[in-house]
Amino acid sequence: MTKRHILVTTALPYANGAPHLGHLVETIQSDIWVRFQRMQGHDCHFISGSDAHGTPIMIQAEKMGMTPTALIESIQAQQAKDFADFYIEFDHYGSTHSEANRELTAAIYQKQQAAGNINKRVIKQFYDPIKKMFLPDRYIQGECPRCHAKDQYGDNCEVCGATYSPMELLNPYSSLSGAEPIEKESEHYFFNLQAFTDFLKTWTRTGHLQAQIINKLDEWFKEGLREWDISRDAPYFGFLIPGTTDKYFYVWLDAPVGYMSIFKNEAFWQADSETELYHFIGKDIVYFHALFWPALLHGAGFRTPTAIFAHGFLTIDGQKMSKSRGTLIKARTYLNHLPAEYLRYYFAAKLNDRIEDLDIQFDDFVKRINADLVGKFINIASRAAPFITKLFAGKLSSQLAEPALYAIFEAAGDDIAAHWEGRRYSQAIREIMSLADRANQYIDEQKPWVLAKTAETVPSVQAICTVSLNLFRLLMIYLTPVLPQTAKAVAHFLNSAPLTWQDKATPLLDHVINEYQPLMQRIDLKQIEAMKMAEQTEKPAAPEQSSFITIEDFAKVDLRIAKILEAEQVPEADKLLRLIVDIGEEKTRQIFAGIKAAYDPATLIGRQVVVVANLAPRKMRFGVSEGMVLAAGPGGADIWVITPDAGAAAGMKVK
Ligand code: 2FM
Ligand code: ZN
Repeated sequence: MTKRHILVTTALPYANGAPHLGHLVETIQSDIWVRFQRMQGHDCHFISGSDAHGTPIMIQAEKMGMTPTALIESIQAQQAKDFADFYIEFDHYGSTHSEANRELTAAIYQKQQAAGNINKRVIKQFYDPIKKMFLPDRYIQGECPRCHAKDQYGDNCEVCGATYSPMELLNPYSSLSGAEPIEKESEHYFFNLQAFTDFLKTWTRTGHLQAQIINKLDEWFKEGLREWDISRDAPYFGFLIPGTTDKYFYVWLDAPVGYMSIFKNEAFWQADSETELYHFIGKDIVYFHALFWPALLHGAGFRTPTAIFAHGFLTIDGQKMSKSRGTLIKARTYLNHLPAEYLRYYFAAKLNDRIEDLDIQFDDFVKRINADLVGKFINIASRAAPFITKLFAGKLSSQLAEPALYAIFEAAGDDIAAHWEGRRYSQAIREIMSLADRANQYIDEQKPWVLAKTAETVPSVQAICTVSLNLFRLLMIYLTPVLPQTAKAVAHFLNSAPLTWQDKATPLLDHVINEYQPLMQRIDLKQIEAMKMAEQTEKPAAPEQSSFITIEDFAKVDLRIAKILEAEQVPEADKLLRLIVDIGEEKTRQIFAGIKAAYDPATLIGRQVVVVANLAPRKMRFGVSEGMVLAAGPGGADIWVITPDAGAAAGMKVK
């Protein structure tokens, strides 16, 4: 076998949130593949890191009152820890916000520039005059141009499903400040992707992509590739474009370059490199990885990926994960309630090499873990081991009593290896579990518990349990990429070195094993309930929603100057005065105001105040209150009504 030199990456998660189960579909899938390659004796590097730049991270840091650098560092540490606790074995978990990445991004850009692939042009975009920044589409809200639903986002209406450009929204406003965005011009930098059309047509059709992706790309080629806007205006958290003072690289330019800067190994990135490069990604970022990224690499004289492995999205009990619906489960919350390997196993049992969404059904999850892992797999060891310990001082026989059965299990290893290699994980698991059934059936037939009762048949118990434990050992080898922690515990139990794939050829005989300790526990639906509950009751670390009200919200408030005509005590109320105010147009209102401790009613008569004229009337014990008088202060006696300057007259609207 020739030793392969492989680099595997997962997509770099944005540094503005803790990992959730959706991220784990990808990291677990890639970790299984990496561990399998390493077990084959290949040299397999595995890296990831935080994608640190962009407007959402800048805004998030601002909301949390921290610098973007402090935010991305703390999230990077959390991501690294959470993944490590799921036994994801990265060689390095880096960040795109590094000097090395800045230099490499600039170098790639400059090569493209020298080749004439960068153009500049002025474009018009929405600009928030209060925040003084250009607004990415996601920060623009407004009324749907089709159904007039309010508060819809920049590109599609959640009510009627219409899609549009943010410029088409009616009464648009910035979700950051509430301001009405203005259109403003600015010079942008574009990468001329069209120049790579021929290269990409060939590259995408020569074995680097899954069939479904190739079909999607054909559609894009038919529409014609378009230039890619790679610059963003200040303020922006990212890298300055060389030669400018206020233009930054769009986060998606320096993000994939992060793969290179995090894995600093030049031999891997040279155009003629014989090493292999694989990117595991979600289906939503295929465009970046199958078009922009190979074009950037190729144009800058680097190698291109060997393959891109795209997967679908995670759904939970059939629903898209959503924070607001309470179906989003963070990696850490899961770990607080359930073993990491159970999720690894469940995902493996459902993953394949196609781009399909993966659903966790928690009922099914519980059943599957209990039936497969505990009931079938671990059961083989827990049935056989105690006899070896009690009756034979831990010693296995020196001969294998069922060489034919062992040979079947051993031969299956090649098939299973091909499934791991081809990312047909669910098929690998299916084969392994059917072998586990077979091993249990063997024990059922041989009935060692009966044979152990009679002196003459006791020796055959050693033979049967030696066969059983050797079958178990093969299954453990095949499951090691999925269950690395259990594999360690099993190596200890078998009193052997860490299991390698080659070990399947040599059964463990004439060997003393350690006493069996329970390797896995059954789980209960209650643990799932507790996990879901913990996620729902947890307070969000930072408000996701803007705490601003929009200009539209504010415009709903009808504020007027009012003149106090009457003021008197309300004996039954501790805090209230009853006021009659003139709000103009010869209208008067009765308002109960909580200013009793601060004012002698007599001093209020004739004064002007500001009232909310369109507050819904509220029935109180002493009458109906038809508005609210604005007052400010900590409360009690320290509260002051807001009084307009001379010249204001009752009925004037507050502008
Ligand atoms: O979609 C995302 O979550 C991006 N942060 C992935 C970046 S992958 C690579 F390009 F860095
Ligand atoms: Zn609509």
